Amino acid sequence: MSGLLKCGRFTLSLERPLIMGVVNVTPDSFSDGGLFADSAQATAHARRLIDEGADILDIGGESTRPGSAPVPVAEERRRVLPVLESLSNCGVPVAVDTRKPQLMREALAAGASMINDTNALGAAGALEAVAASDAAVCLMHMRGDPRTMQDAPAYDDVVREVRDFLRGRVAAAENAGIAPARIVVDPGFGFGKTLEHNLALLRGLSVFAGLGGALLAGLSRKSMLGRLTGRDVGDRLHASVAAALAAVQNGAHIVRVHDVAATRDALAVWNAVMRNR
Ligand code: HH2
Repeated sequence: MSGLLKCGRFTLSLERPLIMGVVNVTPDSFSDGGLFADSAQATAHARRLIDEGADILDIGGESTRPGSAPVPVAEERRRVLPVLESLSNCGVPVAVDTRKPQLMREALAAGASMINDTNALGAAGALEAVAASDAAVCLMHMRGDPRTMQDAPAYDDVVREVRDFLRGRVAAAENAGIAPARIVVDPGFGFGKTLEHNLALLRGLSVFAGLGGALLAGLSRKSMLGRLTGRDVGDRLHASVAAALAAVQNGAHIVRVHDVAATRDALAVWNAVMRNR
């Protein structure tokens, strides 16, 4: 890995961990559904996350929480594109979290610097959509689809199986013409995994840093943290910060979080301690 992530007109150094701030323009996301559902609220929230220290923003218009149903492309477009357009000069790369190739193309034309695909560019035309741009892509592992993924997920060896899947998707992306410096991989915490699977992936995270791409981890507010702490979704800040630090300690280059300010402070301490080791 080159130590750099190419995201459209941005080049990000991976020397220190980066924070991706989540902007959910949805009525039903698992932790903040409805809070930023109109574009003015979502844009204001995005700007607040930049002020708090977000290095990248991730705009999503479709919840992928367990049990969620797909959103038609017209509705996802209506949610996402106005926010993306109003952030065109915000100074940080903006990712769009979508599984739909049509919206990928439209978002890239509207200035998105990254496509974050929980389906790892598995839909017909998705590889081509990203390859035709200079944007980065996040390839995430998911077992099944959101509607059914938490129905008794099973693996023989979760770290090996997720690694093999991501290795195959990195190869597919490179074969389609996406340069390695544009690729991010993500084991997909909570996407078709039990608590034990998620913990095994977090312990074994460094394995995924060896796949060639930058490594992203999304643990923020997730139900595994509720299982570990007994806390409801609105009360998982401390657990989320601890999980982000564990991910960075085990090799994550990017943490995808809802609570940017708290994560930034924790990483400032971590960076200061680690810098001269
Ligand atoms: N998690 C969520 C959504 N997108 N993308 C990546 N790359 N990695 C993740 O772990 C990830 C993701 C789920 O979180 P959130 O967006 O807050 O919830 P919802 O899907 O309900 O909108």
